[in-house]
Amino acid sequence: MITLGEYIIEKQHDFPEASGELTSLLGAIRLASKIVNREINKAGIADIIGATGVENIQGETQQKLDLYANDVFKAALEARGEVCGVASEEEDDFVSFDSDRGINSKYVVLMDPLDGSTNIDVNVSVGTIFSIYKRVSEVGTPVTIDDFLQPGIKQVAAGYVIYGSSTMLVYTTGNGVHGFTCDPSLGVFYLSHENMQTPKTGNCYSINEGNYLKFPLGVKKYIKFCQEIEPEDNRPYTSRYIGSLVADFHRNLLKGGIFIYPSTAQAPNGKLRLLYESNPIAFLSEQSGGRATDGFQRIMEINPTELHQRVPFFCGSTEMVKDAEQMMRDNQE
Ligand code: P6P
Repeated sequence: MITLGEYIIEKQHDFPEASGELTSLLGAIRLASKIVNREINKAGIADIIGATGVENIQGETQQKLDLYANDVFKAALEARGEVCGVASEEEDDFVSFDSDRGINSKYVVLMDPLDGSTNIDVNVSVGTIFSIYKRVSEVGTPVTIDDFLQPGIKQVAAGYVIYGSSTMLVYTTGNGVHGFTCDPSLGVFYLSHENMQTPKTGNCYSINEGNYLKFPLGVKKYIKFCQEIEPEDNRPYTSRYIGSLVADFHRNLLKGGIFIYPSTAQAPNGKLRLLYESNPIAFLSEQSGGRATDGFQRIMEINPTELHQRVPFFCGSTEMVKDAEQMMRDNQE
């Protein structure tokens, strides 16, 4: 039984130039996830569920736990001193850590501190998503927007915490995807899924079919393809949609499948945010043998222009994503 901390240190030796800062940064994320996990697990009894009555920049009502998780991760990252700034779904603009340690740090973190939080009140799995980059601005100066507007291929690490029937932390530093399960009696994450691999194909498609009438024609064609095709093994395709990105992705990572959040008439760029949802999930997908595009181009090659920009998202088993892309190409409107 190897712990997350032991594994990160062991793997740190894969990076000869590593000076332990990324190791320390991942440790801060580990600590914050345990604190958030504790609050989520008592959400039903503590006065911490439900909405705050405040809207974030996305125009979405912030849940009490959204803000709590945002504050916990910000505090843990600032206290650890390896990060010069953070961007978050719950913050209109990026947050600069201007202490001496902060401005002399090498990394920035982008995060969705509690994705899918409206599901908490009905006890459905939710998640934290994070993405880590080396800053591009000069060390010793305050962080700038350019440090955050980097393409996904520049990520040095990415991961998520899924607060589900068990709490898991899944991350990559570009050397495969590794999953750790928390033993609640000890509050320790233990390695449970080393080198996770997404099956090349699967029989699960995950999309909110309530928006069917507003989908691009290529997506409508792909959904019908899934409903009509008889795969070689004769297992019919099945539709699974949790409405919590981390939970839908995690299932497909383990079992195979495709997740699609496409553009719609109301949301021409889809709903998911490029920087702190699609890019980190895309990094994990590719590192586990999967594929992540916007239906046409690789997610991680998109050059960001805005902190909260949205992007259509097709992600999961390579063969299934390629099938969906083919239909998008063949049915461009
Ligand atoms: P819809 C949660 O709000 C979220 O950002 C993702 O976790 C999830 O995949 C998506 O939105 C669900 O959106 O429109 O289907 O409810």
